[in-house]
Amino acid sequence: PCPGPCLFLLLLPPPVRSQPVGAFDVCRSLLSSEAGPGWEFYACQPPPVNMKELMQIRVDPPGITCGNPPERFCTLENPYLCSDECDASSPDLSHPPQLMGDRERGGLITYWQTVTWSRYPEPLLANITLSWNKSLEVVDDIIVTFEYGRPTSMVLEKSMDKGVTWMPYQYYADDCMEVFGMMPKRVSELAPSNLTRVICTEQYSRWVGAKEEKAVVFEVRARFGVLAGPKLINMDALYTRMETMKGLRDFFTFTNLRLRLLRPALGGTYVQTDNLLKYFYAISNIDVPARCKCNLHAAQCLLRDATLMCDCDHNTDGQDCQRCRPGFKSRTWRPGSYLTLPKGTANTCTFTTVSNTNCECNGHSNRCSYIDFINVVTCVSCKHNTRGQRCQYCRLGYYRNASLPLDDENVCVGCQCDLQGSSSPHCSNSGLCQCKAGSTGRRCDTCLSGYTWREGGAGCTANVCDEERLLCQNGGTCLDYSSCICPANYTGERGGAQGVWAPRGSGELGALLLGLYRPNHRQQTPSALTQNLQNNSMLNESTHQLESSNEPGPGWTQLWVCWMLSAFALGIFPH
Ligand SMILES: [Ca+2]
Repeated sequence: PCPGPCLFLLLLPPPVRSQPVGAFDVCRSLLSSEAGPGWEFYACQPPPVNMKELMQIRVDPPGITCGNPPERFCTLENPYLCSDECDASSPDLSHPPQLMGDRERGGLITYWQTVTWSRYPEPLLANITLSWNKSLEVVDDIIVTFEYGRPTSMVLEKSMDKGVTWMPYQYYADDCMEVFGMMPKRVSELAPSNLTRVICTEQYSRWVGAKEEKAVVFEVRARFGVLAGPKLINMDALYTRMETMKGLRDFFTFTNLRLRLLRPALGGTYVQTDNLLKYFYAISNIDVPARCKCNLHAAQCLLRDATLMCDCDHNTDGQDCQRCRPGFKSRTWRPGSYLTLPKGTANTCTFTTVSNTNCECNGHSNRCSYIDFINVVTCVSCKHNTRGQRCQYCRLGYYRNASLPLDDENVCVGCQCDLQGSSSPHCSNSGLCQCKAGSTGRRCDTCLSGYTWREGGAGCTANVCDEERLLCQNGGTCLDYSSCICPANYTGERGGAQGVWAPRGSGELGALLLGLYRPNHRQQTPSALTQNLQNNSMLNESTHQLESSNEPGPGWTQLWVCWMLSAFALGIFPH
Protein backbone atom coordinates (compact mmCIF):
# COMPACT_ATOMS: atom_id res chain seq x y z
CA PRO A 1 0.00 0.00 0.00
CA CYS A 2 2.94 2.34 0.51
CA PRO A 3 4.34 2.94 -2.96
CA GLY A 4 8.03 3.24 -3.61
CA PRO A 5 8.24 7.01 -3.61
CA CYS A 6 6.86 7.48 -0.13
CA LEU A 7 9.55 5.27 1.36
CA PHE A 8 12.06 6.94 -0.83
CA LEU A 9 11.03 10.35 0.41
CA LEU A 10 11.08 9.22 3.99
CA LEU A 11 14.73 8.34 3.65
CA LEU A 12 15.66 11.67 2.20
CA PRO A 13 16.10 14.83 4.20
CA PRO A 14 13.18 17.18 3.71
CA PRO A 15 13.58 18.98 0.42
CA VAL A 16 14.07 22.70 0.30
CA ARG A 17 10.77 24.35 1.07
CA SER A 18 10.78 27.11 -1.46
CA GLN A 19 10.61 25.70 -4.97
CA PRO A 20 11.95 27.66 -7.88
CA VAL A 21 9.16 29.07 -9.98
CA GLY A 22 7.85 26.57 -12.47
CA ALA A 23 9.91 23.63 -11.25
CA PHE A 24 7.12 21.47 -9.85
CA ASP A 25 9.65 18.73 -9.23
CA VAL A 26 8.67 17.84 -5.66
CA CYS A 27 5.34 16.29 -4.68
CA ARG A 28 5.60 16.73 -0.92
CA SER A 29 7.87 17.83 1.83
CA LEU A 30 8.13 17.11 5.50
CA LEU A 31 6.83 19.71 7.89
CA SER A 32 7.16 19.76 11.63
CA SER A 33 4.56 21.47 13.69
CA GLU A 34 3.38 21.40 17.29
CA ALA A 35 1.09 18.53 16.37
CA GLY A 36 4.06 16.48 15.13
CA PRO A 37 5.55 15.81 11.71
CA GLY A 38 3.33 15.95 8.66
CA TRP A 39 3.38 16.48 4.92
CA GLU A 40 2.83 19.49 2.80
CA PHE A 41 1.81 18.55 -0.75
CA TYR A 42 2.62 20.34 -3.96
CA ALA A 43 1.68 19.96 -7.60
CA CYS A 44 4.50 18.03 -9.25
CA GLN A 45 5.49 16.62 -12.63
CA PRO A 46 8.30 14.44 -14.01
CA PRO A 47 11.25 16.09 -15.71
CA PRO A 48 11.23 16.21 -19.51
CA VAL A 49 13.29 13.70 -21.46
CA ASN A 50 13.88 13.01 -25.13
CA MET A 51 11.18 10.44 -25.73
CA LYS A 52 12.88 9.12 -28.84
CA GLU A 53 14.74 6.75 -26.53
CA LEU A 54 11.46 5.14 -25.54
CA MET A 55 9.37 5.21 -28.71
CA GLN A 56 8.18 2.24 -30.69
CA ILE A 57 8.45 2.88 -34.41
CA ARG A 58 6.26 1.32 -37.06
CA VAL A 59 6.37 2.17 -40.74
CA ASP A 60 3.63 1.53 -43.30
CA PRO A 61 2.93 0.17 -45.81
CA PRO A 62 4.92 -3.05 -45.38
CA GLY A 63 7.83 -3.12 -47.75
CA ILE A 64 8.24 0.66 -47.79
CA THR A 65 11.71 0.39 -46.27
CA CYS A 66 14.37 0.12 -48.97
CA GLY A 67 16.77 -2.76 -49.51
CA ASN A 68 14.58 -5.82 -49.91
CA PRO A 69 15.38 -6.56 -52.71
CA PRO A 70 18.55 -4.42 -52.89
CA GLU A 71 18.18 -1.34 -55.02
CA ARG A 72 20.21 1.57 -56.29
CA PHE A 73 19.34 5.19 -55.71
CA CYS A 74 20.71 8.62 -56.48
CA THR A 75 20.26 12.00 -54.84
CA LEU A 76 18.77 15.28 -55.85
CA GLU A 77 22.21 16.85 -55.68
CA ASN A 78 23.76 14.17 -57.91
CA PRO A 79 20.78 12.91 -59.93
CA TYR A 80 22.90 11.05 -62.50
CA LEU A 81 25.33 9.40 -60.14
CA CYS A 82 23.09 6.55 -59.11
CA SER A 83 25.73 4.36 -57.53
CA ASP A 84 24.41 4.37 -53.94
CA GLU A 85 22.86 1.13 -52.85
CA CYS A 86 20.36 0.11 -50.20
CA ASP A 87 20.62 -3.53 -49.15
CA ALA A 88 18.64 -4.74 -46.14
CA SER A 89 20.90 -7.76 -45.76
CA SER A 90 24.06 -5.71 -45.36
CA PRO A 91 24.72 -3.95 -42.04
CA ASP A 92 26.49 -1.09 -43.79
CA LEU A 93 23.92 -0.59 -46.57
CA SER A 94 20.64 -1.18 -44.74
CA HIS A 95 18.39 1.62 -43.47
CA PRO A 96 15.87 0.12 -41.00
CA PRO A 97 13.30 2.25 -39.13
CA GLN A 98 15.09 2.15 -35.77
CA LEU A 99 17.79 4.42 -37.20
CA MET A 100 15.31 7.29 -36.75
CA GLY A 101 15.59 6.96 -32.99
CA ASP A 102 19.12 5.74 -32.39
CA ARG A 103 21.92 7.56 -30.66
CA GLU A 104 24.36 8.54 -33.32
CA ARG A 105 27.96 8.26 -32.21
CA GLY A 106 31.14 9.63 -33.65
CA GLY A 107 29.38 11.96 -36.10
CA LEU A 108 28.06 9.04 -38.14
CA ILE A 109 24.58 9.86 -39.39
CA THR A 110 22.27 6.86 -39.55
CA TYR A 111 18.88 7.00 -41.21
CA TRP A 112 15.77 5.14 -42.28
CA GLN A 113 15.15 5.21 -46.00
CA THR A 114 12.22 4.21 -48.21
CA VAL A 115 12.10 2.60 -51.60
CA THR A 116 12.36 5.01 -54.51
CA TRP A 117 9.34 6.32 -56.37
CA SER A 118 9.44 3.58 -58.95
CA ARG A 119 5.65 3.19 -59.03
CA TYR A 120 5.04 6.71 -60.32
CA PRO A 121 2.41 8.16 -60.91
CA GLU A 122 1.05 6.38 -57.82
CA PRO A 123 1.83 8.66 -54.89
CA LEU A 124 4.79 7.62 -52.76
CA LEU A 125 3.11 7.39 -49.39
CA ALA A 126 4.65 6.37 -46.11
CA ASN A 127 3.36 6.47 -42.55
CA ILE A 128 5.59 6.49 -39.51
CA THR A 129 3.79 5.75 -36.26
CA LEU A 130 5.57 6.55 -33.01
CA SER A 131 4.01 4.93 -29.94
CA TRP A 132 4.67 5.31 -26.24
CA ASN A 133 1.37 3.90 -24.97
CA LYS A 134 1.42 6.60 -22.34
CA SER A 135 0.10 10.14 -22.17
CA LEU A 136 2.93 12.56 -22.73
CA GLU A 137 3.15 16.32 -22.73
CA VAL A 138 5.41 17.85 -25.31
CA VAL A 139 7.64 20.52 -23.78
CA ASP A 140 9.79 21.67 -26.67
CA ASP A 141 10.00 21.52 -30.45
CA ILE A 142 9.51 18.16 -32.14
CA ILE A 143 12.21 18.05 -34.82
CA VAL A 144 12.24 15.53 -37.68
CA THR A 145 15.52 15.49 -39.59
CA PHE A 146 15.32 14.50 -43.27
CA GLU A 147 18.40 13.44 -45.14
CA TYR A 148 18.24 14.07 -48.92
CA GLY A 149 15.50 16.70 -48.75
CA ARG A 150 12.31 17.45 -46.82
CA PRO A 151 8.93 16.24 -48.14
CA THR A 152 6.94 18.49 -50.40
CA SER A 153 3.90 17.71 -48.30
CA MET A 154 3.23 15.84 -45.12
CA VAL A 155 0.95 15.81 -42.07
CA LEU A 156 1.88 15.37 -38.44
CA GLU A 157 -0.93 13.68 -36.54
CA LYS A 158 -1.43 12.74 -32.94
CA SER A 159 -3.52 10.32 -30.95
CA MET A 160 -4.53 10.82 -27.33
CA ASP A 161 -6.03 7.34 -26.91
CA LYS A 162 -3.14 5.08 -27.88
CA GLY A 163 -3.95 5.03 -31.57
CA VAL A 164 -7.70 4.48 -31.57
CA THR A 165 -8.51 7.94 -32.91
CA TRP A 166 -6.22 10.40 -34.65
CA MET A 167 -6.30 14.11 -35.26
CA PRO A 168 -4.08 16.42 -37.26
CA TYR A 169 -1.38 18.28 -35.35
CA GLN A 170 0.17 20.30 -38.16
CA TYR A 171 0.13 20.39 -41.96
CA TYR A 172 3.27 20.92 -44.01
CA ALA A 173 3.29 21.76 -47.73
CA ASP A 174 5.13 23.89 -50.22
CA ASP A 175 1.69 25.20 -51.21
CA CYS A 176 -0.82 24.85 -48.38
CA MET A 177 -3.77 26.11 -50.38
CA GLU A 178 -3.15 23.75 -53.27
CA VAL A 179 -2.45 20.63 -51.23
CA PHE A 180 -4.68 21.07 -48.18
CA GLY A 181 -6.93 23.98 -49.09
CA MET A 182 -5.62 25.93 -46.12
CA MET A 183 -4.16 29.38 -45.78
CA PRO A 184 -0.50 29.11 -44.85
CA LYS A 185 0.29 30.32 -41.35
CA ARG A 186 3.18 30.60 -38.95
CA VAL A 187 3.00 29.95 -35.24
CA SER A 188 4.37 33.44 -34.60
CA GLU A 189 1.16 34.81 -36.12
CA LEU A 190 -0.99 33.09 -33.51
CA ALA A 191 -2.51 34.98 -30.60
CA PRO A 192 -3.27 33.70 -27.10
CA SER A 193 -6.90 33.22 -28.10
CA ASN A 194 -6.16 30.82 -30.99
CA LEU A 195 -3.01 29.21 -29.67
CA THR A 196 -4.37 25.69 -30.11
CA ARG A 197 -5.22 26.13 -33.76
CA VAL A 198 -3.95 23.49 -36.18
CA ILE A 199 -2.12 25.30 -38.96
CA CYS A 200 -0.57 24.56 -42.31
CA THR A 201 2.94 25.88 -42.68
CA GLU A 202 5.03 26.32 -45.78
CA GLN A 203 8.15 27.05 -43.75
CA TYR A 204 9.59 23.53 -43.94
CA SER A 205 8.57 22.23 -47.33
CA ARG A 206 9.96 24.55 -49.96
CA TRP A 207 12.99 23.41 -51.81
CA VAL A 208 16.15 25.13 -50.59
CA GLY A 209 18.58 22.32 -51.27
CA ALA A 210 18.72 19.03 -49.42
CA LYS A 211 21.87 19.86 -47.45
CA GLU A 212 20.89 23.37 -46.31
CA GLU A 213 17.72 22.60 -44.44
CA LYS A 214 16.93 19.17 -43.09
CA ALA A 215 14.61 19.92 -40.18
CA VAL A 216 10.85 19.80 -40.14
CA VAL A 217 9.68 21.30 -36.88
CA PHE A 218 6.53 21.18 -34.82
CA GLU A 219 6.97 24.46 -32.97
CA VAL A 220 6.15 24.04 -29.31
CA ARG A 221 8.53 26.64 -27.95
CA ALA A 222 7.03 29.32 -30.19
CA ARG A 223 3.52 28.43 -29.05
CA PHE A 224 4.60 28.65 -25.41
CA GLY A 225 6.24 31.95 -26.31
CA VAL A 226 2.92 33.42 -27.38
CA LEU A 227 2.00 33.37 -23.69
CA ALA A 228 5.33 33.28 -21.88
CA GLY A 229 7.27 35.75 -24.00
CA PRO A 230 9.98 35.15 -26.57
CA LYS A 231 12.51 33.56 -24.20
CA LEU A 232 9.86 31.91 -22.03
CA ILE A 233 10.75 34.29 -19.23
CA ASN A 234 7.17 34.49 -18.00
CA MET A 235 6.30 30.83 -17.44
CA ASP A 236 3.82 31.89 -14.77
CA ALA A 237 1.62 33.32 -17.49
CA LEU A 238 1.81 30.03 -19.37
CA TYR A 239 1.02 27.94 -16.28
CA THR A 240 -1.87 30.21 -15.42
CA ARG A 241 -3.29 29.82 -18.92
CA MET A 242 -2.78 26.04 -18.73
CA GLU A 243 -5.26 26.05 -15.87
CA THR A 244 -7.75 28.52 -17.22
CA MET A 245 -7.77 28.05 -20.98
CA LYS A 246 -9.87 25.14 -22.08
CA GLY A 247 -8.06 22.63 -24.26
CA LEU A 248 -4.60 24.17 -23.84
CA ARG A 249 -3.11 21.31 -21.86
CA ASP A 250 -4.78 18.77 -24.11
CA PHE A 251 -3.23 20.43 -27.12
CA PHE A 252 0.23 19.49 -25.89
CA THR A 253 -0.83 15.98 -24.87
CA PHE A 254 -0.46 12.83 -26.96
CA THR A 255 0.12 9.11 -26.64
CA ASN A 256 1.20 8.48 -30.24
CA LEU A 257 2.45 10.57 -33.14
CA ARG A 258 2.14 9.78 -36.80
CA LEU A 259 3.95 11.27 -39.74
CA ARG A 260 2.04 10.90 -42.96
CA LEU A 261 4.54 11.50 -45.74
CA LEU A 262 2.53 12.45 -48.84
CA ARG A 263 5.05 13.60 -51.43
CA PRO A 264 8.84 13.46 -51.34
CA ALA A 265 11.25 16.29 -52.06
CA LEU A 266 11.34 16.96 -55.78
CA GLY A 267 14.27 19.34 -56.05
CA GLY A 268 12.15 21.42 -58.43
CA THR A 269 8.61 21.92 -59.55
CA TYR A 270 7.99 18.76 -61.52
CA VAL A 271 8.55 15.06 -61.15
CA GLN A 272 11.28 13.89 -63.49
CA THR A 273 9.75 10.62 -64.59
CA ASP A 274 12.86 9.38 -66.38
CA ASN A 275 14.85 9.37 -63.13
CA LEU A 276 12.67 8.14 -60.30
CA LEU A 277 15.66 6.78 -58.36
CA LYS A 278 16.18 10.21 -56.80
CA TYR A 279 12.75 10.42 -55.13
CA PHE A 280 12.39 8.80 -51.70
CA TYR A 281 12.15 9.69 -48.01
CA ALA A 282 15.03 9.40 -45.57
CA ILE A 283 14.83 10.38 -41.90
CA SER A 284 17.87 10.35 -39.66
CA ASN A 285 16.39 11.51 -36.37
CA ILE A 286 13.16 12.41 -34.57
CA ASP A 287 13.49 14.39 -31.35
CA VAL A 288 10.45 14.37 -29.10
CA PRO A 289 11.16 16.39 -25.94
CA ALA A 290 8.31 15.54 -23.61
CA ARG A 291 7.43 14.52 -20.12
CA CYS A 292 5.12 11.85 -18.80
CA LYS A 293 1.71 13.32 -18.16
CA CYS A 294 0.85 12.50 -14.58
CA ASN A 295 -1.81 15.15 -13.94
CA LEU A 296 0.61 16.94 -11.60
CA HIS A 297 0.54 14.02 -9.17
CA ALA A 298 3.97 12.46 -9.78
CA ALA A 299 7.55 13.67 -9.93
CA GLN A 300 8.88 10.75 -11.88
CA CYS A 301 7.92 8.26 -14.53
CA LEU A 302 9.06 4.65 -14.41
CA LEU A 303 9.50 1.96 -17.01
CA ARG A 304 7.77 -1.16 -15.69
CA ASP A 305 7.60 -4.23 -17.91
CA ALA A 306 8.43 -2.00 -20.88
CA THR A 307 5.49 0.27 -20.02
CA LEU A 308 5.82 3.88 -18.91
CA MET A 309 4.04 4.48 -15.61
CA CYS A 310 3.71 7.56 -13.48
CA ASP A 311 5.06 7.03 -10.01
CA CYS A 312 1.94 8.47 -8.44
CA ASP A 313 1.86 10.44 -5.21
CA HIS A 314 -0.98 12.33 -3.51
CA ASN A 315 -2.82 9.00 -3.02
CA THR A 316 -3.55 8.77 -6.72
CA ASP A 317 -3.35 5.72 -8.89
CA GLY A 318 -3.23 4.64 -12.52
CA GLN A 319 -0.79 5.02 -15.38
CA ASP A 320 -1.41 8.80 -15.50
CA CYS A 321 -2.39 9.18 -11.82
CA GLN A 322 -5.84 9.74 -13.27
CA ARG A 323 -7.84 8.38 -10.35
CA CYS A 324 -7.77 8.14 -6.59
CA ARG A 325 -6.32 5.10 -4.88
CA PRO A 326 -8.96 2.67 -3.62
CA GLY A 327 -10.10 3.88 -0.24
CA PHE A 328 -9.07 7.47 -0.92
CA LYS A 329 -12.22 8.69 -2.54
CA SER A 330 -13.67 10.95 0.08
CA ARG A 331 -13.80 13.58 -2.65
CA THR A 332 -13.74 13.46 -6.44
CA TRP A 333 -10.39 13.05 -8.16
CA ARG A 334 -8.95 16.21 -9.64
CA PRO A 335 -5.70 16.84 -11.43
CA GLY A 336 -3.14 18.89 -9.60
CA SER A 337 -3.07 22.54 -10.46
CA TYR A 338 -0.26 24.90 -11.35
CA LEU A 339 -2.15 27.47 -9.30
CA THR A 340 -1.55 28.98 -6.91
CA LEU A 341 1.94 29.82 -8.06
CA PRO A 342 4.68 28.98 -7.35
CA LYS A 343 3.83 25.73 -5.52
CA GLY A 344 0.57 24.89 -7.17
CA THR A 345 -2.14 22.82 -5.50
CA ALA A 346 -1.78 19.10 -5.15
CA ASN A 347 -5.50 18.29 -4.94
CA THR A 348 -4.59 15.13 -3.08
CA CYS A 349 -7.03 12.31 -2.74
CA THR A 350 -7.92 11.82 0.89
CA PHE A 351 -8.68 8.79 2.93
CA THR A 352 -12.24 7.62 3.08
CA THR A 353 -13.27 7.24 6.69
CA VAL A 354 -16.96 6.52 6.17
CA SER A 355 -17.01 3.86 3.49
CA ASN A 356 -14.29 1.36 4.17
CA THR A 357 -13.85 0.15 0.63
CA ASN A 358 -10.18 -0.45 1.13
CA CYS A 359 -10.51 -1.79 4.66
CA GLU A 360 -9.51 -5.37 3.89
CA CYS A 361 -9.03 -7.08 7.23
CA ASN A 362 -9.70 -10.72 6.32
CA GLY A 363 -12.99 -10.58 8.17
CA HIS A 364 -11.41 -9.90 11.55
CA SER A 365 -12.21 -6.20 11.65
CA ASN A 366 -14.30 -3.69 9.76
CA ARG A 367 -12.41 -0.62 10.85
CA CYS A 368 -9.35 0.89 9.28
CA SER A 369 -7.28 3.88 9.99
CA TYR A 370 -4.99 5.85 7.72
CA ILE A 371 -1.59 6.78 9.04
CA ASP A 372 -0.85 9.82 6.95
CA PHE A 373 2.77 10.15 7.96
CA ILE A 374 3.80 6.79 6.56
CA ASN A 375 0.99 6.70 4.00
CA VAL A 376 -0.43 3.40 5.15
CA VAL A 377 -3.96 2.12 5.67
CA THR A 378 -4.10 -0.32 8.54
CA CYS A 379 -6.83 -2.37 10.21
CA VAL A 380 -7.64 -1.46 13.78
CA SER A 381 -9.07 -3.68 16.54
CA CYS A 382 -8.35 -7.00 14.86
CA LYS A 383 -10.49 -9.67 16.49
CA HIS A 384 -10.14 -13.45 16.85
CA ASN A 385 -6.60 -13.13 18.20
CA THR A 386 -5.30 -11.67 14.93
CA ARG A 387 -3.07 -8.70 14.36
CA GLY A 388 -1.31 -6.92 11.49
CA GLN A 389 -2.07 -4.31 8.86
CA ARG A 390 -4.74 -6.59 7.40
CA CYS A 391 -5.25 -8.73 10.51
CA GLN A 392 -3.26 -11.32 8.60
CA TYR A 393 -1.07 -12.47 11.50
CA CYS A 394 -1.81 -14.18 14.80
CA ARG A 395 -1.26 -12.35 18.05
CA LEU A 396 1.75 -13.37 20.09
CA GLY A 397 0.90 -16.46 22.04
CA TYR A 398 -1.20 -17.78 19.11
CA TYR A 399 -0.32 -19.64 15.96
CA ARG A 400 -2.00 -20.09 12.59
CA ASN A 401 -4.08 -23.18 11.94
CA ALA A 402 -2.81 -23.78 8.42
CA SER A 403 -5.78 -25.94 7.49
CA LEU A 404 -8.22 -23.04 7.92
CA PRO A 405 -8.61 -20.06 5.55
CA LEU A 406 -7.24 -16.76 6.77
CA ASP A 407 -10.71 -15.33 7.36
CA ASP A 408 -11.86 -18.17 9.63
CA GLU A 409 -12.71 -17.11 13.16
CA ASN A 410 -10.63 -19.96 14.57
CA VAL A 411 -7.59 -19.42 12.40
CA CYS A 412 -5.46 -18.41 15.37
CA VAL A 413 -4.97 -21.13 17.98
CA GLY A 414 -3.54 -20.50 21.41
CA CYS A 415 0.02 -21.80 21.89
CA GLN A 416 -0.78 -22.93 25.48
CA CYS A 417 2.89 -23.31 26.21
CA ASP A 418 3.48 -24.91 29.60
CA LEU A 419 4.59 -22.11 31.89
CA GLN A 420 7.13 -24.28 33.70
CA GLY A 421 8.47 -26.19 30.75
CA SER A 422 8.66 -23.28 28.27
CA SER A 423 11.02 -20.38 28.14
CA SER A 424 8.43 -18.16 26.45
CA PRO A 425 4.64 -18.02 26.14
CA HIS A 426 5.03 -17.58 22.37
CA CYS A 427 5.27 -20.39 19.87
CA SER A 428 6.49 -20.89 16.31
CA ASN A 429 4.29 -20.65 13.20
CA SER A 430 3.61 -24.36 13.55
CA GLY A 431 2.67 -24.07 17.20
CA LEU A 432 5.90 -25.35 18.76
CA CYS A 433 6.73 -23.82 22.14
CA GLN A 434 10.30 -23.00 23.11
CA CYS A 435 11.25 -25.61 25.69
CA LYS A 436 13.56 -25.19 28.64
CA ALA A 437 16.36 -27.73 29.14
CA GLY A 438 14.97 -31.20 29.71
CA SER A 439 11.41 -30.54 28.58
CA THR A 440 9.88 -31.53 25.28
CA GLY A 441 6.58 -31.86 23.43
CA ARG A 442 4.66 -29.20 21.50
CA ARG A 443 3.70 -27.48 24.71
CA CYS A 444 6.95 -28.43 26.55
CA ASP A 445 4.94 -30.28 29.16
CA THR A 446 6.79 -33.60 29.11
CA CYS A 447 10.34 -34.44 30.15
CA LEU A 448 13.16 -35.93 28.16
CA SER A 449 14.63 -39.24 29.24
CA GLY A 450 16.83 -38.59 32.26
CA TYR A 451 14.62 -35.82 33.59
CA THR A 452 11.79 -35.81 36.07
CA TRP A 453 8.93 -33.33 36.35
CA ARG A 454 8.88 -31.40 39.59
CA GLU A 455 6.21 -28.96 40.66
CA GLY A 456 6.82 -25.58 42.14
CA GLY A 457 8.20 -23.98 39.02
CA ALA A 458 11.13 -26.33 38.57
CA GLY A 459 9.66 -28.20 35.60
CA CYS A 460 11.90 -30.92 34.21
CA THR A 461 14.95 -31.42 36.39
CA ALA A 462 17.88 -33.71 35.68
CA ASN A 463 17.90 -37.05 37.46
CA VAL A 464 20.75 -37.60 39.87
CA CYS A 465 20.01 -41.28 39.74
CA ASP A 466 17.54 -43.67 38.22
CA GLU A 467 17.11 -47.37 37.65
CA GLU A 468 18.56 -47.45 34.14
CA ARG A 469 21.64 -45.37 33.48
CA LEU A 470 22.42 -43.26 36.50
CA LEU A 471 22.81 -46.12 38.93
CA CYS A 472 23.64 -45.66 42.58
CA GLN A 473 26.88 -47.44 43.14
CA ASN A 474 28.10 -49.79 45.80
CA GLY A 475 24.60 -50.99 46.61
CA GLY A 476 23.05 -47.55 47.13
CA THR A 477 19.38 -47.08 46.39
CA CYS A 478 17.88 -44.25 44.43
CA LEU A 479 15.32 -42.03 46.16
CA ASP A 480 12.96 -40.08 43.92
CA TYR A 481 15.62 -39.74 41.18
CA SER A 482 17.25 -37.05 43.28
CA SER A 483 19.60 -38.77 45.73
CA CYS A 484 21.22 -42.09 46.51
CA ILE A 485 20.94 -43.60 49.93
CA CYS A 486 24.43 -44.92 50.47
CA PRO A 487 25.33 -48.05 52.43
CA ALA A 488 27.57 -47.70 55.47
CA ASN A 489 31.12 -46.39 54.75
CA TYR A 490 30.09 -44.95 51.43
CA THR A 491 29.28 -41.38 50.66
CA GLY A 492 28.91 -39.14 47.64
CA GLU A 493 25.97 -38.18 45.67
CA ARG A 494 25.74 -41.59 44.00
CA GLY A 495 27.56 -43.60 46.73
CA GLY A 496 30.67 -44.04 44.62
CA ALA A 497 33.22 -42.80 47.19
CA GLN A 498 34.65 -45.05 49.88
CA GLY A 499 35.47 -44.19 53.49
CA VAL A 500 38.65 -42.24 54.15
CA TRP A 501 39.44 -41.97 50.45
CA ALA A 502 36.32 -39.98 49.78
CA PRO A 503 37.33 -37.64 47.00
CA ARG A 504 37.36 -34.00 47.94
CA GLY A 505 36.10 -33.35 44.49
CA SER A 506 32.94 -35.33 44.96
CA GLY A 507 30.94 -32.13 45.27
CA GLU A 508 32.38 -30.91 42.01
CA LEU A 509 31.69 -34.29 40.53
CA GLY A 510 27.99 -33.82 41.23
CA ALA A 511 28.09 -30.42 39.60
CA LEU A 512 29.88 -31.94 36.67
CA LEU A 513 27.19 -34.53 36.32
CA LEU A 514 24.50 -31.90 36.58
CA GLY A 515 26.34 -29.96 33.93
CA LEU A 516 25.41 -32.65 31.47
CA TYR A 517 21.89 -31.31 31.51
CA ARG A 518 22.67 -27.68 30.86
CA PRO A 519 20.85 -26.11 27.89
CA ASN A 520 23.42 -26.99 25.27
CA HIS A 521 22.78 -30.60 26.09
CA ARG A 522 19.02 -30.55 26.08
CA GLN A 523 18.65 -31.82 22.56
CA GLN A 524 20.93 -34.75 23.28
CA THR A 525 19.93 -38.13 22.03
CA PRO A 526 20.02 -40.92 24.61
CA SER A 527 23.16 -42.42 23.00
CA ALA A 528 24.99 -39.10 23.11
CA LEU A 529 23.97 -38.74 26.73
CA THR A 530 25.37 -42.16 27.55
CA GLN A 531 28.59 -41.40 25.73
CA ASN A 532 28.95 -38.20 27.69
CA LEU A 533 28.39 -39.99 30.94
CA GLN A 534 31.12 -42.49 30.10
CA ASN A 535 33.51 -39.71 29.24
CA ASN A 536 32.69 -38.07 32.48
CA SER A 537 33.26 -41.14 34.61
CA MET A 538 36.66 -41.59 32.98
CA LEU A 539 37.45 -38.02 33.90
CA ASN A 540 36.29 -38.78 37.40
CA GLU A 541 38.62 -41.79 37.70
CA SER A 542 41.66 -39.92 36.47
CA THR A 543 40.91 -37.08 38.87
CA HIS A 544 40.64 -39.55 41.65
CA GLN A 545 43.98 -41.16 40.85
CA LEU A 546 45.66 -37.79 40.62
CA GLU A 547 44.29 -36.76 44.00
CA SER A 548 45.31 -40.11 45.53
CA SER A 549 48.94 -39.76 44.51
CA ASN A 550 49.09 -36.26 45.90
CA GLU A 551 47.52 -37.26 49.19
CA PRO A 552 50.25 -36.62 51.82
CA GLY A 553 49.06 -39.27 54.36
CA PRO A 554 51.61 -40.75 56.88
CA GLY A 555 54.58 -40.73 54.47
CA TRP A 556 58.28 -41.75 55.04
CA THR A 557 59.40 -38.15 55.64
CA GLN A 558 57.06 -37.78 58.57
CA LEU A 559 58.10 -41.17 60.04
CA TRP A 560 61.78 -40.26 59.76
CA VAL A 561 61.31 -36.85 61.52
CA CYS A 562 59.31 -38.56 64.25
CA TRP A 563 62.01 -41.23 64.73
CA MET A 564 64.83 -38.60 64.92
CA LEU A 565 63.01 -36.53 67.56
CA SER A 566 62.45 -39.66 69.62
CA ALA A 567 66.05 -40.69 69.28
CA PHE A 568 67.32 -37.30 70.58
CA ALA A 569 64.87 -37.44 73.44
CA LEU A 570 65.96 -40.94 74.42
CA GLY A 571 69.69 -40.04 74.16
CA ILE A 572 70.50 -42.56 71.50
CA PHE A 573 72.95 -40.19 69.83
CA PRO A 574 76.02 -39.17 71.85
CA HIS A 575 76.37 -35.42 72.61
CA1 LIG B 1 19.80 8.18 -36.72
